[in-house]
Amino acid sequence: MNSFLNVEDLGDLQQALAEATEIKNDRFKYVEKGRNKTALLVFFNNSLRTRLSTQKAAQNLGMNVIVLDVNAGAWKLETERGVIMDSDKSEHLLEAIPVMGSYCDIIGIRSFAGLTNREYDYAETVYNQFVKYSGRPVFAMETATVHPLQAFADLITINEYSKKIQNAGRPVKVVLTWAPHPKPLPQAVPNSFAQWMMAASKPASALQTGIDFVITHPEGYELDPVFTKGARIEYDQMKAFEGAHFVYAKNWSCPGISRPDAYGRVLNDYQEMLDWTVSDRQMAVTDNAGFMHCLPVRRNMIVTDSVIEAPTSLVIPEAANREISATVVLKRMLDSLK
Ligand code: AN0
Ligand code: CP
Repeated sequence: MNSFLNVEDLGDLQQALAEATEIKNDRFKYVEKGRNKTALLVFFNNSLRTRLSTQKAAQNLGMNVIVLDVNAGAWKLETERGVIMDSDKSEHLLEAIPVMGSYCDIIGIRSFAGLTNREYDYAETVYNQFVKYSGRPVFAMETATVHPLQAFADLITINEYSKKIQNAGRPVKVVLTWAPHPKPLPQAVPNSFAQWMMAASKPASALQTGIDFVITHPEGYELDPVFTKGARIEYDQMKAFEGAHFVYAKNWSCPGISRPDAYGRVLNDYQEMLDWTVSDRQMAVTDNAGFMHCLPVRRNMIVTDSVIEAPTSLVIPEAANREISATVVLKRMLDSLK
């Protein structure tokens, strides 16, 4: 694996889930694989889970790890080609990338969407420059449009917590719900979640009984069909929640599909949208659903205290599975090093 951005990059999902179980049972099984190999983790944006879990994953594999916070101590980087560099940006990404590549074997990138230019974001401009100029395998730690390490951890979590339903021969109903937030957020998490759930929807593609996947959001927040192709969209949140086994909450800003003029914007004042906050009212119509969120989460905005604190809340085991998804991915990347 030389690039990890989309679900297809991982190949067979049943195999990937089996590998996740193997690693969870013995995290250090492949500790020799990464000896004298170095992972460089480059952060253009803040992170708690990705930063810690990816470092831990690299250490599980015996790798050395270097973390670079571009905005805390490095030179400010220009990312656009052709500009006269007279601003506060001292260095161009086109020099910085090959330099970074010279110190490591594998590179992870966190670079969020700017949310001003849809074309630039959806072309994965920054990530693709790392692929092109670093000379190293590159993996996404949330890029402009995707967060595959999160979606893989989410799939592992859903597989683990749906054994009873699978054993009963029933498809697992998963609902992705938009929820309010005061600031414009990227679409990377819901894009990847939808892409991975659709890849797992057919029986035996990942889970034995498959996944029945539904997306619910207010009008205007339609995600890019590249990621949601084939998914059911239900604008009535209560209807979408009926009989759900897992509820996955997330805010995202306008993806610019049905409202191209409003890309990256919050469409309504969040105070008018608080009935979308996941509360006991919606959870009551589910089939005792597990509550999921990638974190960080704003309480009583995305989800009420009572739902996130309930025994059905899976946010902590979900976050813990980030170590597992990252270990599987880094192991695969080590395997393909020459
Ligand atoms: C980011 C997002 O919504 O993409 C990171 C989530 C993992 N969240 C925030 O910026 C709050
Ligand atoms: N879920 C997630 O990626 O969290 P961080 O932004 O803290 O890394």
